Amino acid sequence: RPTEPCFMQKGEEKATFELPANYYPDKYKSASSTLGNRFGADANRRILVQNISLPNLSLPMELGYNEQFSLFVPKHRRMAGNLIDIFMNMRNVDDLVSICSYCQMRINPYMFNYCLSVAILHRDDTKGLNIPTFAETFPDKFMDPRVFRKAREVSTVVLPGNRLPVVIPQNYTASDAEPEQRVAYFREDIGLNLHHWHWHLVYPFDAADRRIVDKDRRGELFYYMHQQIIARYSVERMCNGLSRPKRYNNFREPIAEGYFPKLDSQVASRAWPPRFAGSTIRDLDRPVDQIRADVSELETWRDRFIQAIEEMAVLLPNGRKVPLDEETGMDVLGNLMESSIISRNRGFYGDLHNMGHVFISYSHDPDHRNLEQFGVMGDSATAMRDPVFYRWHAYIDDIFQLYKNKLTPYSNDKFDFPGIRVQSVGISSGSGQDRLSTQWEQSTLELGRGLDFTPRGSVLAKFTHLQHDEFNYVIEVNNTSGAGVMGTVRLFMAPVNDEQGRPLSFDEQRRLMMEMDKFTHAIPAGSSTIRRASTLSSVTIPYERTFRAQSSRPGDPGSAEAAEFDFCGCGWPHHLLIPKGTTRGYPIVLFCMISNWNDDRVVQDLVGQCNDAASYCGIRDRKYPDRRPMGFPFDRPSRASSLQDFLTPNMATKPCTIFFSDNVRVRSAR
Ligand code: CUO
Repeated sequence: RPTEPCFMQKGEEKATFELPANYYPDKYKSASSTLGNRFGADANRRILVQNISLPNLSLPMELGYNEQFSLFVPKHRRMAGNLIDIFMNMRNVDDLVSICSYCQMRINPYMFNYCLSVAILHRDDTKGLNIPTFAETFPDKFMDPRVFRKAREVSTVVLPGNRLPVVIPQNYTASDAEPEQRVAYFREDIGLNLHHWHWHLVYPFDAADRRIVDKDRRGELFYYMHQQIIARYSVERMCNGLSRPKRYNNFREPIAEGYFPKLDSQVASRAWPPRFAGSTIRDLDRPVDQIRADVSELETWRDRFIQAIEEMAVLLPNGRKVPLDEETGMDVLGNLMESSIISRNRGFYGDLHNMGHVFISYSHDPDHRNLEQFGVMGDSATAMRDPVFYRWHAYIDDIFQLYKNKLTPYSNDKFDFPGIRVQSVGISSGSGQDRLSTQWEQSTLELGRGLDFTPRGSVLAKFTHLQHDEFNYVIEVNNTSGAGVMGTVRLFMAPVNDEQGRPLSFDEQRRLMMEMDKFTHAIPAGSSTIRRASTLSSVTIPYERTFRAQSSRPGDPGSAEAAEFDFCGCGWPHHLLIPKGTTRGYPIVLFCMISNWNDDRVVQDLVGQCNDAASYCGIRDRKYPDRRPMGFPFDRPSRASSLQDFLTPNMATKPCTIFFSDNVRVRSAR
């Protein structure tokens, strides 16, 4: 950051980096001898940065230091791809430290942070090395800027240790007159936006090194993770008396929803631009971003997707067609759609998903006449705040569903697990049998690291988010096969009624199925009971991982120290595992299937980190740990007319209810 070019702090340990004189940009050169003393007077370690021969950084330096950075903007993407390669190609960690020291004061901080994070995740010699959570580094992307003013006041007047937390208001982007505000708690959830940012960090779509992009089933995971976002957001809306998101499928029509983010960029010293209700996307001509694109291009790419799905074949650059088969078709489509460098034909199928983000994010200033930057849809750390995000992704999902609709429905032999009968599934919780409880919770976040002013030290912020009481799934199984077997337990939840209170058709319900958990389990012969804690979900990561939690006991697994060095931040935030429900009780159905592990398993060694939120994030450096299509068994239409009709003996359901209580509880320090 501009005022602290050579400072690092880890717990109580502080270090200064001593830079070669030529590493300082001209504006700092005269102060270079005193900067280390100024910021590192209390440092107990000095790190000598080597003077290496510097690679050509002219491309990434084209982005101004104080500008916004968007992965969706093709020019930014090229610059970031180049910088990632530079970081990846450094011979060793010392050289990486050197180049980073040089870049830190010259390269746009958002791009620098992104590219370094990607490199740390993917270099062999930095695996396991971690960086602070993004919400601490750039808190301005996640919260009301008034918080920073208050934090500044607090930190100037009060000594660290005596500072009271700053309170982040819960509802600050619109009034109750805006119906969309009812789900702002979900859209603007800090953990949710962190998850999305992390997901796109783990699955970059541009880099010269193909291995960074070409991960196992990454196109299919792009489809599935975003499909689950839409399912979960839809249910959240239904709990709040809103209809499911209306897909944004007519690019010539005004977008009914407006969004006023009320975020300030601390780096750019600018407010994020709003989008007024009724805005229409228009042809883009922004030389500053090297973007010239017509809305009709989106339509052309869309038509080509639809044609490919109709023909179940994709056109390659050499004019040949490859079939979209059952096993890899979704992966191919996902990579074409996002689109990534592993798109089979970027020239023809274009860049539909990313450019949708770009068109929407520039709808307020398509030709840059007002010198405005992109709106929140242009940044993966902020996009989920905007109601239009879900309309856009509902549309993207619809295209994917066209492909799924072409697949032959599963026959029961694809589900069967001979000898295994799920007698029952249910929920046991403190609220009673098959009852789930939600409420608000106030938690604390460290802001000190992302604030650019002195005196420094810890500044805490309190924020309010949805939370639920933890519970257990209880599954009764009968195994008559005569021997112990391995099964994959698949747990989903879905609403029962539509927005009008009428029963959902099975096809609608299927598309609203939210994955809750998936795990491998040894099933002994005879009757047995599986009890599984909700905290173990394969979808979520614990609160401590999403945020850098405050702990009064340093060294605890959930403590600040542990979390700081844990970079496995991809995972649905656990506090949003279940939808909000209603005060009167929202009916949902719990579904359990135990499938035959022999048909599901992927043989690989799973030792290592980041393997506990695999459902939406995969496993770092490993294959997706389930051979079935993502979303199985609900990933495609069925001939069944109802969920009951769909069940085979190794499946069971249970009606459950989610009760919301409009109280705020305070999260206790762990
Ligand atoms: Cu995650 Cu559109 O892909 O944002």
